[in-house]
Order: sequence, then C-alpha cells, then structure tokens
Amino acid sequence: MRSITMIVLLITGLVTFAQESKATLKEAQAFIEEVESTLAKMSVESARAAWVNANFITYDTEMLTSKAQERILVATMNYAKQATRFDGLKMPEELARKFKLLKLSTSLPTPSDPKLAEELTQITTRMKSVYGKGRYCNEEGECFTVGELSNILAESRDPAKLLEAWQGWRTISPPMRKDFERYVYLANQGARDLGFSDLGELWTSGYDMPSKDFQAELDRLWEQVKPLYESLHAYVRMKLREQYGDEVVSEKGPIPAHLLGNMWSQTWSNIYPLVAPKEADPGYDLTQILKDRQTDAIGMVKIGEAFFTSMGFEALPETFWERSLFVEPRDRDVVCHASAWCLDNVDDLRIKMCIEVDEEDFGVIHHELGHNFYQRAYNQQPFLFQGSANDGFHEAVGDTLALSITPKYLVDLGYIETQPDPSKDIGLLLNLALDKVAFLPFGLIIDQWRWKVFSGEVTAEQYNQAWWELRQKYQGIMPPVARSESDFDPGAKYHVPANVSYTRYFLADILQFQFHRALAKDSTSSAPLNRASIYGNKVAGERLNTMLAMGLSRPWPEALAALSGETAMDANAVIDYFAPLKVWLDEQTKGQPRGW
Ligand code: X8Z
Ligand code: ZN
Repeated sequence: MRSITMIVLLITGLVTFAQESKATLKEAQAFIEEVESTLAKMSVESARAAWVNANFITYDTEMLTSKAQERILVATMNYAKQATRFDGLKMPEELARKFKLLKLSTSLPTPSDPKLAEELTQITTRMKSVYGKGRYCNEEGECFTVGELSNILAESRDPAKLLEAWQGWRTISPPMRKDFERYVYLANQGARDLGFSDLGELWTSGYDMPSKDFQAELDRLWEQVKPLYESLHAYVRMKLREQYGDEVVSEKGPIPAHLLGNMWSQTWSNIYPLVAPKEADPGYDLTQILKDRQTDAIGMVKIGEAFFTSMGFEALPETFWERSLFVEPRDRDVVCHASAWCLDNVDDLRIKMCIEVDEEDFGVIHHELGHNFYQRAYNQQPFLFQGSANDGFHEAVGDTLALSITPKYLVDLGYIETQPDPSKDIGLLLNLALDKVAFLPFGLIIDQWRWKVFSGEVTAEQYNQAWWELRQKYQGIMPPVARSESDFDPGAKYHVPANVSYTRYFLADILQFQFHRALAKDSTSSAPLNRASIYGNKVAGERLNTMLAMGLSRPWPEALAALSGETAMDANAVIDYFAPLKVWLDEQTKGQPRGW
C-alpha cells in the first residue's frame, strides 16, 4: 500500500513539475491580469477602511482596517510567491517589469503563517493609532496634541518651555517599543519569504538598481550637499549662541535639538526671525499675510489648486472638496499627520490634514496636492504601474511647485504690492535653506537607523542610543536632556510607527531642485533660480504631466529624462540654487568653528 502511494505521489509530482516547467507566456500574461484585477479591487477596500480609521480612531476601526490590510497583504504575498513559477521565462519587457514590481509592491511583507500575518497588521495599525491619539499631559492635567506642542517649539523662545514641549511629546512613544520590536521580527520574516535578507533590503530594492548601489548613491548625494549643510549649521549655531548664551549652546558642539523651531529639528524656518540677516530681510511674512487676509484652511487649498490649474492641470473633482478633511475635529481622534489619498484608483482624490493658517502648512498643502495630481495623472496605467517613478518622485512634485512661491507670484496674487529688491535675496534664500538644507541629513537618518535595526546591527537594547548617534553624526544635534533605553525617540516621529520609508524625502529634497531647474529655466531664463517661477507656465505643465502620466511604467531615469533631459539624480541643483547663500554664510562665520 505504502509503495503504491509513493508511486502515485511521485507521478503527481512529476506531472506538476512538467506543467510548471512549461509555464507559457500566455499563462504569465493571464496570471498578471488576475493579480492586477484582484489587487486593484482589494486596494479600494483597504483604502476605504484605512480612511475611516485615520478619520475616526477607535478600537473597531482599527480592527476593520487591520483585517482589510491583512487581506491585501496576504494576497500580494501569495501572488509574489506564485510568480516564481515564471522565473526564467522569456517575456516582453513590460510584463517582466510587472513581475519585478509585484515582489516590491508591499512595504509590509507578512509572514506565511496566517496567525503571524494577522498579528503584524494589528501591531502596525495599533502603533499608528497610538501615535494619532498621542497627547502629553502636564502636572496640572492639561493635555496637548502634537500640533499644539509643535506650535510651542515654533514660537516660544523660552528654553524651559521648549524643553517641556520637546520632552512631553516623547512620552507618547515608549509604550510602542515592544510592538515595534515585534514588528521588526515579523516583517523581516515576510521579507525573507520573498527572498530578501531583511525588510531594509526590500525597501532599498525599489530604485531600478541593486540595493547596495542605491545606498552608495545616497552617500554620493550626501557628500555633494554636506559642505552646504555645515555652513548653515555653523551660522545657525553662532546665532543661537547669541540668543541663548554659552550655557545652552556650546561653541563647537552639536546644537540642542529643542532650539531649532521644530519638534524633530527637521526644518528650521520657524527660527528665521532669530537668524535673519538684518540688511537683507525680504520685508514680508507669509504667515502674517495669510492671517491678515483671514484666509482659512479651504481658502489655502484653493490657492494651491489654482497653481496646478494655472499650469494646465484639470481642477480637482467636486468630491475632493466634499470628502477631504481640512481642519482638526474637536470631538474625535484623527491621524493629523498630513496625507493625500486616491481611494478608487481613478479620481476619488482627498487630502487629510489638520491645517493651520501659516506659511509652513501653505507649503504642506502644495506638497499634498502634488500627490493627488500625480495619482490622477497615472490613473490610466495598469494597476502595477500606478505609482511614481520612484517614491522620491511622489514626494517632490508638490514641493517643486511650492519653490515657485516667489515674490513675483505673491504680487500676482495681490499679497504684496511690490517685489523686494534683489539685494534682499539672501533673506529669502536663508529662509528656504532653513527648511530644505536643514532637512537633508534628517531625510537620511531615519532609514539609516531602520536599516540597521532591520539587519540586526542595532538590537532592541540599543534603539535609542543608535538613534542619537546618527542624529549627532549627520545633523550635528544632541538631545537637550539625557536619554536612555527607557525612551523610544524614533517612535515619536510619525513615519516610524506608520511604517513609511523615509529616504523618499531625502531624494525629493534633491529632485525638487532638479525639477525646478529644468522647468523654470525655459520661462524666466534670465532670472536667478530663486526668482524663477513656473506659475501659469503651460509648457512646463505639459512637460511635468508627461512625466507624471508615465507612473511607474518605466525605470525612473527615463521619467527624469522626460522632464529634465537628465538621467541621474544630481544634488548640484541644490548647490546651484543656494550658491550665493553659501558665500554669504561662510563670510558670516569666518573664524568661527565648523562641524561638531
Ligand atoms: O510626511 C510628510 C508629508 C506627507 S507625505 C506631510 N513629509 C515629511 C515629514 O513631515 O516628515 C513631508 C516632508 C517630510
Ligand atoms: Zn508626501
């Protein structure tokens, strides 16, 4: 009996093997068609669940969204594994690209054991909710949201108050630590099932080049901009010493992280008034203008939309205005961290944002709308090509337009009467550099830290220490009070609990200057880059749209070439833009220490 069973099994095995080995091109095409149609449907379901959860954080919406997430993630994993059946089959380039992208299409690979897959999606949903519901409550029992604490960081000049807000927000994350550790273990297991060494390798494989080459590419880009960052750092440290004294800011050391105007010290323009060049102030303050004109949240979004339509893009659909969240609700918990959505893969576009009337959120609105216009531009692509050329491109579009919020544009809008004279450009450049140049090392370190965590180089006992080592090494900042492993400071930054990779923002910080240089050059060719604007420029709009509509269908260098004629990322675009500022910063800090 036993030997008959063996023979039957053997024959069945041979037949299956023969079928598999004969996988045909036709089957491969049919397989991908099924993958695309199934995943497209599931993505709509999971996006709707996630939208409701992010807008109404409750136990039940958490459970519903985890389930929907689990369904699509498990289906994606199964398809990615089944796809190996077609390994080695010769197929047209477009089809081969779809197979490659299928394997890369999830940033949260689930383990094959269904129980563990369920556990992973519940953990990630919970971490995001903990972040969304996070409040710091002081001794008097008053509680503050991240938005309120961020306002203190932006506006207060009292080191004690700044410290309390900085430290206060970091009380929300230690409870996530255990969940985070388990998430690392489970998601790594999923990544290994797909043939990657860990989740970090999966994330870094999505750039049309081997993971190691991509990491070397990041080092190259960072080396290009590092001298500019160091010049800005030296100048800001010098000015902060004037403001706060030796006791608080040392001459040669890292800058304490609570003094830079932002909860994570990632953008510094909120301290512009402390570092502004007296002789070169542009003479207007966009926050003040918006407030004086009583522009509200929706009014700000309308101005953002009008920038896109001025370039020839179609207006946003009516449903965008009906279904978006623009203002923080008073009566429920929402994820306030800004995001842009396309719920039906066609044109159910929305943003979700707790808008404040200020210059910073005016920029963020353009950023979010960039996502929405990209999503709509590639909606004709097959499902697996519905994405940006690489994730940095998605983050760069809205910011590119925002670089054209020049004095001339503000005159056109009727916000200011006349443009400040070119001698004031140092003030404008410095204000922008405090955001864009200061951001560069921050944009790198979040994933430098996570890649070490995913690979096991940094263990759970070293999470916080390794985090601050990177903060100091790249950003030249330090914690204002001693930290320990009972803290979990990475968890106080949205993208860590939310499992959103972060290198995309570093790339975007560079790409947006490349896009700007390429698009603005034609129109106002004689103007310096910081005065050139693509507002109302339909030729630039056409070129931009060509790139956006390609989605993920071609390797990113081709998309970049469609817009700029260039095929490599080039941080010289940043260096060129800020060249006059670099000269000025180095003059100001002559004889002062550099580095930390
Ligand atoms: O997270 C965002 C956007 C949503 S994709 C608001 N950004 C990064 C951040 O806030 O940390 C935009 C720039 C950096
Ligand atoms: Zn974004």
